[in-house]
Amino acid sequence: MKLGIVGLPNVGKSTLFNSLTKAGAESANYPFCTIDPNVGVVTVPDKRLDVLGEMYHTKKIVPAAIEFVDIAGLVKGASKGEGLGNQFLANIREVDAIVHVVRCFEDSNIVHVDGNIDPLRDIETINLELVFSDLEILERRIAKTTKVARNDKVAAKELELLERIKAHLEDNKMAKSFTTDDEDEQEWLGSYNLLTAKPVIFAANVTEDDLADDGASNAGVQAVREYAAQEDCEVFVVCAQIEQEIAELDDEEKKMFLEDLGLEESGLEKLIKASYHLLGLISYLTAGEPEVRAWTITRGTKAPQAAGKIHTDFERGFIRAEVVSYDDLMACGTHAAAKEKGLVRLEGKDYVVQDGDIILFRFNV
Ligand SMILES: Nc1nc2c(ncn2[C@@H]2O[C@H](COP(=O)(O)OP(=O)(O)O)[C@@H](O)[C@H]2O)c(=O)[nH]1
Ligand SMILES: [Mg+2]
Repeated sequence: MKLGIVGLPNVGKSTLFNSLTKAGAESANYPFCTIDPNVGVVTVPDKRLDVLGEMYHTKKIVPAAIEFVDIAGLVKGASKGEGLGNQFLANIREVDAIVHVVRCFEDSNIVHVDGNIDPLRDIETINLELVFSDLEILERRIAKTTKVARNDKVAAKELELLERIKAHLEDNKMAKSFTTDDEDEQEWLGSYNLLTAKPVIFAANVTEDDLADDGASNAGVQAVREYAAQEDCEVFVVCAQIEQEIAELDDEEKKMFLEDLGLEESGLEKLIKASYHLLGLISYLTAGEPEVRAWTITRGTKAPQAAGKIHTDFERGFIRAEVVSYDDLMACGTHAAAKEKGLVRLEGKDYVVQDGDIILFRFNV
């Protein structure tokens, strides 16, 4: 599961990426500086793991992880090949979801490709390139399908769908908001892998001063919020520059630094968690003395498949799962107490695993 960091040049994408991955690589102050996409593995913050770690006196904690890709800045005309645009658009096609970084900070030392700060215009510039790129894909598909559709009912049905999506995009809407109840249509729609069908989070990059009130007094952030609300997307306010500094600190220093800023959690942590959620991912947990660990599954996964994440034998020889929710365990204090109260359940192969379930699998191979 991968998220692509997308946006215009010089909006803070690489700064954000570097703080995400603590790579600390240098970012340069000119467009097109990131030619190859950089991929980084990012751990998902989860306080439950630390609590369980203490409870079980474990030393080893393994958090969940997702991948972020730093995609080079798109510019106007990217879909026509401008600034290696086609290559960058192809990079976006490979990710599962998008973090769209929008510049909401003023800094006369840092060039804006369009001269001034205007977050809404920037979002529209990027979205237009994504829409153009999708339209090109649809047009190619329409050309192909038209030939077959003359004497093929199925192709005719697909052609009709293609024309409808095309009209939707030409209306300047994202494929994300195109819905259909027809199962064939849903499957076709998925097979086109449209850029504008991918889920999006907006990261509003602000100056340090705007952090305290979460960007409320920044007109640009407000504009992004209004836009995102229409599109049913979340917005996170971050200061990429500060995040990069925070990423260099150890845990204790970090806590103090955040307290000084009046924050409980860094914007980055919120962003990572929201990204995980956006991908439809949840964590179940295993806990014991040797290890406390979060395992990533897609929401809706049943117990045997969840067990298969640990080992294929666990799935093949699945007997049952011994499950207690994190909250129940915390309320009882110990696993034994939870068991006494009947809160440790025995679940079978049809059980849908929930976020925060602490599980012990019983299996036989
Ligand atoms: N003032 C300020 N500068 C930033 C911030 N985030 C990034 N920058 C600077 O903006 C320039 C471009 O950032 P970079 O991350 O390379 O942008 P990218 O082209 O979107 O990858 C760099 O000089 C960064 O140090 C921020 O939050 N505030
Ligand atoms: Mg960059």
